[in-house]
Amino acid sequence: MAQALVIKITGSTVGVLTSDGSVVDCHIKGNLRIAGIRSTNPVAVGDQVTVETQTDGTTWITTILPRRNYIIRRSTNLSKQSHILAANIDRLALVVTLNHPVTATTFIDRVLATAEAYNVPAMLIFNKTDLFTPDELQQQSELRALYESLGYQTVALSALHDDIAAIRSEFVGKTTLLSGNSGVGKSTLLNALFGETMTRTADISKAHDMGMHTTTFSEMYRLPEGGWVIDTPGIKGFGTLDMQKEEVGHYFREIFALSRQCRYSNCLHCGEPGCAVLPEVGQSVAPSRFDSYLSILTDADESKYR
Ligand SMILES: Nc1nc2c(ncn2[C@@H]2O[C@H](COP(=O)(O)OP(=O)(O)OP(=O)(O)O)[C@@H](O)[C@H]2O)c(=O)[nH]1
Ligand SMILES: [Mg+2]
Ligand SMILES: [Zn+2]
Repeated sequence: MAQALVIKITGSTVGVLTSDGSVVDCHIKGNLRIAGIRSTNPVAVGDQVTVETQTDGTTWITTILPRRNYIIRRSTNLSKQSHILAANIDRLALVVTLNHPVTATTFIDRVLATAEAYNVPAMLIFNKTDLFTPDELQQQSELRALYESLGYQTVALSALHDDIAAIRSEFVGKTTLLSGNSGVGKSTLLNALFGETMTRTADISKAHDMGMHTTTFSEMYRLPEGGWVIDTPGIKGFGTLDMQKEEVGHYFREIFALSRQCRYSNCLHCGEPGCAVLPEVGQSVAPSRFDSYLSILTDADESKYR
């Protein structure tokens, strides 16, 4: 029995890096589940596992070691199935595009709220800046300013055309999960970081405003200077998981800060008397953020009936 790191998940097998530096394809024992997590994938990229090779030469993952953290989403809001994007990560870098394709602010906020809930630091990478009109660049600046004001680090770049050496240091020595909608340029950024083609990106000639789900499995890549970058398949919706209604506001930093002054400690900021949050919507709370907050509240409502 040996300890190994899960670096690649395909449909049927899991690639692990063993302590001697070799990559071995493993099978997963059917009963391998972590108690309390119902997910479509019992094992995630970034997991530390123990493996055992049998006499027939096949290697099996026998246990998953305790996770430091993980990021999990429901595939759709009403789905009971959930999916662990990655485990034991230092940071989530959400790749977003103002346009081509449009990343919805509700999507951004749902991911950020989940990162808050699971204690994973998050940053936003605004990609494809080369494609934007002055108006779009202005909108992008405003959006960046919004998230910066909330304490989230943001960068704007063109993964395809910029020399991204400047942001390389952000990734050294850390395990970073790249996530985002399909087509925003996660794999392009990864290839740019490594200075060579590590993974497939969508064909430029076929590029259009919809992602083509080019990356179909998750894989983590080691930077020569140390650190790991995880490329993941693009995701559409981001269903949040197991949030109590009263809890949702805790994961929106500005709402949480104001809510201490609400009259009721369980205020949902939906018209209760003495609410300190609602009057600030359109003032210190961006309407887009409050919309995202409400969208998660509505989900929490639905989950009661599931
Ligand atoms: N103009 C421009 N195109 C880009 C940029 N980054 C990525 N693209 C293009 O956008 C398309 C999608 O890029 P990918 O890297 O495959 O996107 P992805 O996020 O990995 O998508 P999935 O694997 O489907 O989740 C490709 O045609 C890229 O060449 C950029 O900064 N500028
Ligand atoms: Mg990709
Ligand atoms: Zn309130």
